Amino acid sequence: MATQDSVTGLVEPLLAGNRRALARAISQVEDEAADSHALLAALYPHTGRSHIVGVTGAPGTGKSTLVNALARAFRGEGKTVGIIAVDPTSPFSGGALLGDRVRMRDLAGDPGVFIRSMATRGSLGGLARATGDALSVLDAAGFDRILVETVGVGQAEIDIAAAAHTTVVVEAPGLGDEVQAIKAGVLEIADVFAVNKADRDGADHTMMALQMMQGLAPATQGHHRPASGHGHAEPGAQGDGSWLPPIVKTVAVRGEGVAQLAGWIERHREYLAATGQLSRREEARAANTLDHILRDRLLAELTQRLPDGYLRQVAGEIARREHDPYSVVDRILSAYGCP
Ligand SMILES: Nc1nc2c(ncn2[C@@H]2O[C@H](COP(=O)(O)OP(=O)(O)OP(=O)(O)O)[C@@H](O)[C@H]2O)c(=O)[nH]1
Ligand SMILES: [Mg+2]
Repeated sequence: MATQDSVTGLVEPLLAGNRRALARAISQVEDEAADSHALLAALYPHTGRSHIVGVTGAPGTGKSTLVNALARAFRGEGKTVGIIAVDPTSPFSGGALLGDRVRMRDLAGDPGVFIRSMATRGSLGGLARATGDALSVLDAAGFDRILVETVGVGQAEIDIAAAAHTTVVVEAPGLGDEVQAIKAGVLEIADVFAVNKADRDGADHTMMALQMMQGLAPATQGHHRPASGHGHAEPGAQGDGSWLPPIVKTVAVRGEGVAQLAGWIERHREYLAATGQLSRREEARAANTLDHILRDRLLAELTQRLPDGYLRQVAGEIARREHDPYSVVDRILSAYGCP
């Protein structure tokens, strides 16, 4: 069968470290090409070994520069590194974006590094799906660490952060209102904070703003928040089994603080493994993926069975208040859905 051949034709070289096969496999899953599900099925048994690090933060905080520097730090320890730059604002994909290409030129010739950009083609949900599948491909290809750069902290970024084992939130001074910059939602997803551009005025202010927010924020699942005024808890693994996210100052352009940041990522990884949270995160990830695939598939199957224009017609009826949406869904399911 042609399908089988094109899948096995990619799987073996990919597992053997062939970069062209890797690039093609990522394109296939990104495009959801005809063979992509068979490809992912063949690769899946080889996944589950990479440590996935999400790097997120506001535009221009220095995420790409930091990812570049982190990759060099990991390479210095002999680890291989995959990099995915997710850009929800760009319609371009495949290969690195121009700016990143310039910054990452020093990594480009290194066979232990693979860089790829992903962009939206249609929905943000589709981007999260494509990114998750690209992660599986890089994981199967055997990269020790995978760094995923995402901009901002919208729902898509939170979805992508949910796919990471360790999430680094990058802040930088001079973004105006600190509280505005340190958006709600960030405290919940951050495992490590990087205050980048520490060579600029205001870095200490950003550090303090973060420390204060850590002290003031209510305790959240898995994260330890010392009550304000209770002195300084040491960051990292706590006696009660929780994790207090460390705050690391970095100057990504000069590589300063990057070794410390890489060290905290490794410590977080060890913490996840030692506390059993790694397998819990893996299960949560699997449940999330399953949920998405099931939804997409069920909706697609059902839509296929409906007569042409049916959904638009009933939407009109709902809009004219002839029916309510719940009754319409009941009717659709009993007529076209499961018995
Ligand atoms: N002064 C200073 N500039 C930095 C530092 N890190 C990065 N920059 C500069 O900040 C600018 C933005 O850096 P990027 O790495 O592109 O930031 P980014 O967060 O990836 O940007 P987007 O992907 O566009 O959101 C570049 O001009 C960098 O050279 C730093 O530590 N100090
Ligand atoms: Mg960037």
